[in-house]
Parts: sequence; structure tokens; C-alpha cells
Amino acid sequence: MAYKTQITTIFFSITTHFFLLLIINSASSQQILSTESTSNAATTEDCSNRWIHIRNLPSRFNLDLLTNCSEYPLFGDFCPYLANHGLGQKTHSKSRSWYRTDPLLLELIFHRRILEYPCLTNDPNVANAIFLPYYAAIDSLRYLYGPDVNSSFQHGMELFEFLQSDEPGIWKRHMGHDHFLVMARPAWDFSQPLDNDPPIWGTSFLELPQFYNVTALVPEGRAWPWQEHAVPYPTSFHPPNMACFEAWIQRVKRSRRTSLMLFAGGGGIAATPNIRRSIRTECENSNTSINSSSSSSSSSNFNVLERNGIYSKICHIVDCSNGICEHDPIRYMRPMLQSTFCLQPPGDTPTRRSTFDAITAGCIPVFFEELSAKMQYGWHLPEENYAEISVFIPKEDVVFKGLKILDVLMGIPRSEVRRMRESILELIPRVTYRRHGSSLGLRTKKDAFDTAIDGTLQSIKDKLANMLNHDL
Ligand SMILES: *[C@@H]1O[C@H](CO)[C@@H](O)[C@H](O)[C@H]1NC(C)=O
Ligand SMILES: *[C@@H]1O[C@H](CO)[C@@H](O)[C@H](O)[C@H]1NC(C)=O
Ligand SMILES: *[C@@H]1O[C@H](CO)[C@@H](O)[C@H](O)[C@H]1NC(C)=O
Ligand SMILES: *[C@@H]1O[C@H](CO)[C@@H](O)[C@H](O)[C@H]1NC(C)=O
Ligand SMILES: CC(=O)N[C@H]1CO[C@H](CO)[C@@H](O)[C@@H]1O
Repeated sequence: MAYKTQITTIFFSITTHFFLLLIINSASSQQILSTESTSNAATTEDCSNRWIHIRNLPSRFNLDLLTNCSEYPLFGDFCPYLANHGLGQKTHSKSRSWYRTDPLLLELIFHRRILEYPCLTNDPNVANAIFLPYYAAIDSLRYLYGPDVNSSFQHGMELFEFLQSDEPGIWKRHMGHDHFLVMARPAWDFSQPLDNDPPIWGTSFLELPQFYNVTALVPEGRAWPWQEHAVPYPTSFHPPNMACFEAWIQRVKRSRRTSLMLFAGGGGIAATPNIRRSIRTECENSNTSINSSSSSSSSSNFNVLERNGIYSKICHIVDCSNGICEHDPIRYMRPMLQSTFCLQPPGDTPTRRSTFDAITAGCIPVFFEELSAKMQYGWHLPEENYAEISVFIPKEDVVFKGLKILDVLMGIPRSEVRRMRESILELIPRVTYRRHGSSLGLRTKKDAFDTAIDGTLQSIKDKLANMLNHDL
């Protein structure tokens, strides 16, 4: 019962806030529109080719879905993470930038942020892109973990029917090619072939021809993405202003890195060979403190790797089994601040939220397959930069050929480690979802949301141009 009241309160504050913001925003877009013809050239220029219209959807496609947040027994109760418009509760009452964020709430976070996007328009006919505020992944829970598991091919049909029947001209204008939405789970969860009988896993949202033209922003795309594009998982860091952001950057810069490498995660216990198991074994067999008189040639690098002498730990494992780290960033952020390299082995799927936690902590990510990041986050982590911002060690070499991760990492010269860390620091703004309603100063830095919007607008523009070419 207590939960119910809490939910209702959250729900209410969300609705009121949305409402207020919608009013404020339509006022400011009006303002922008009305000054267009006068002297405000800068404003018009900023928004040209960047207008976004938020499709007006009935609340059953978004806010209503939050009211059932405790009713997915197999998934778990996500009500606590709805606080602060999807950022979750603060890690402690005095915290200004840190929240217990659940990545599933990216749909809500995104929706909240787009309400303060400066180039919103009420007129779909002048919009360069149409945003669908549909909480697709939250809605998918009833198919993935609930009573509708046997009709998973219907996920999205109700939305499609709505888009065809309510103001159908908005869809028809570009046949959906200018529409986009956020789906806060890996694309695999939405890619069940329509002819799978019985269903195996996932809904068929991304397999429906009805949605082929729509751009979906997901935390993980498929190996051959089509409609979808990957955007960073939200971390727990959501600074409200420049001072908070800068204070964190300074802390990351100053942090003493006393461990060479860190793995924060679970798994690796099963007997079958896999990368997580290899990591565990390697860590358990490594000495906890470096013996500088050891004869191995690579260990001499240790002394030069860190300015304060030697690492006190070669390998640090933060055991996150059973999801204990998920809403408790303190468990892994401190160790990440103290480590030079953060291992990012694939788990159930190739990508991990931890990649973005690591970058936020200035810990250089080590990838074991290209699908973990390089083939995913092109907008946020440009492909040509990977050598500067990460280490790549093919997992087959570790699991089957006996390559030691330790040897690879110890072989990287100190100067290169320092350069990599500097490049990582520059990436932090772009993988951070800053807090909604943040200061104007902080808004001048493009964050993960801004970068995703830029990418989406460009991708839609390219699609529309392509269509035109085909028509000629
Ligand atoms: C919420 O849960 C109730 C009871 O389980 C169910 O009847 C209703 O359809 C659900 N609503 C949504 C939007 O899933
Ligand atoms: C789904 O279908 C399977 C196989 O036909 C059946 O055993 C199961 O009970 C169904 N699940 C639900 C929730 O209807
Ligand atoms: C998607 O776009 C193609 C043209 O590129 C069009 O033929 C098709 O009807 C569109 N699909 C929908 C569902 O509107
Ligand atoms: C380091 O190695 C030396 C000689 O092999 C040994 O005497 C010493 O106890 C070792 N120190 C540690 C901390 O293992
Ligand atoms: C705990 C552990 O693995 N200790 C090893 C540390 O390294 C020496 C050789 O340098 C081994 O003999 C120990 O077993």
C-alpha cells in the first residue's frame, strides 16, 4: 500500500512537471518562431534543420506504463527508479550529481530531456524529426516477463494503429522515415523473427515492416543494425551544473591509480571456458602486491607506469553477482577511480553499462570483442578514436591461446597510458546524461543526449535525401 501512494506521488509530480514544461516550451518555441522574421538570426540559424516535433501520444503509451512498475514479478519492481524523472533516487541526501539510475529508465530520461530541447515545434509540417514518446522497453516487459509472452509479435501494433488513425498526415508526410523513439534495452530483445513458433525470446518490434522506417535509439544494436542506432547506457552521474561537473573531472584527474586492472561484474563461475572465467582465473592467480624484484621483464614496467611508484594491486575484482552493484554506484565507482584499466568482457550480450561508468571514472576500457563498443557507439565514441581511448584484446586469444591480459596491459608504455587517459577525460561530457533543468553553463557542453539528437537528425536527413534520390 505504501508503494501505491509513493507511485501515485511520483506519477503526479511527473505529470505536473511534464505539463508545466510543455507549456513553457511551447511558449519559447512560439517566441523563437515569432522572432524569426525580425532580427534574431542566431536563434533561427541554430534551429534550422533541427526542429523536432513531439508526437502527442495517449498516456497509455508512456505515463500509464509507469503506474504498473511493481507488477512484473519476473523482472522486479522498478518503482524506486522512477524518482527524479527516471534518474532514480540520489545516492545520499547531500549528493548533487549521483543517482541510483536504472538503464531501463532511459526512455523517461530522454523524454524529460527533450522537453527542454531548444528547437521544439508544435507544427509537425515544419519539423525535421518527429519524436515518439513511447516507453517501448517498459511496455515490452509484459511480453518479455509477463502474461503476453505468447503474443510478442504484437508489440508495437497498437502504436502503429494509433499513428495511422490519429492525424495520419504526420506519418504519411515521410512515411515514418522522420520518426524516432528510444528503446531502452538491447535490440536483441525486440528482434524475434515473426515466424518463430513457439516464441523463443523477445518481441518483434524491430522485425515489423510497419516500423522499418523508424529510427530506434537503443543501448545496444544488432551485429547488422538497420533501424536502430546505439546510444550510451545512462550511468549514475548526472551533474546539475558546471561546478559539479568540473569538480568530478578534477577528482578523476587527481585520483591515484593503485590497481593496474579492474573487473566489476559477475559471472565467470561456470566451468565452460569463457572470457569472464579467464579474467577471474588470471586475477586470482596474480599477486596482490607487486614484487619489484620479480624477474619477469614486463614487471619492470610497473615502476614506470605510475608516477607514485608501483601499483599496490595488479587486479581488482568487484563482485557484482546477483545485481548487487546495479543501483549502488559507490561499490564500483571508487575502485574504478583507483584503476588504470577497466575490463569490459561481454556477458549475456556484448555491451555493458560498465563501459560508460569506466569512462566516467577515467579508467581506460579494455574490450574483448568489437561488438562491445566499436561497432555500436559511432556517434558518441567515433570509431577512428578507439586506439586512443581503449585497449582491444580478442577474447579468443585469451580464452584459447593463453594470452595474458596482464602482459598486454603491462606492455603499454606509461606515456601512452597517460595520453589515453587524457583522451578519455575529453569523452566524459559526451557519455554523461546531465541532469534535466541543468545550468545554462553546463548546457554549452554537448552531453550524451545532445549527441544522440545530433546523430538522429543527421541520420534522418540522410534517409530523406536518399528517398528523394530514389524518386528521381
Ligand atoms: C497494469 O496492471 C493491471 C493489473 O495487473 C492490468 O490490468 C493493466 O492492464 C496494466 N496496465 C498496463 C498499462 O500495463
Ligand atoms: C504460452 O504458450 C505456451 C505453449 O503453448 C504455454 O505452455 C504457456 O502457458 C503460454 N503462456 C501464457 C502466459 O499464456
Ligand atoms: C517505408 O518507406 C517505404 C519507402 O521508402 C514505403 O514504401 C513504405 O510504405 C514505408 N512503410 C510504412 C509502414 O509506411
Ligand atoms: C619479493 O621477492 C623477494 C625475493 O624473491 C622476497 O624475498 C620477498 O619476500 C618478496 N616480497 C613480497 C612482498 O612478496
Ligand atoms: C598468491 C600468489 O599467486 N602468489 C604468487 C606470487 O608470485 C610468486 C612468484 O613471484 C609465486 O610463487 C606465488 O605463488
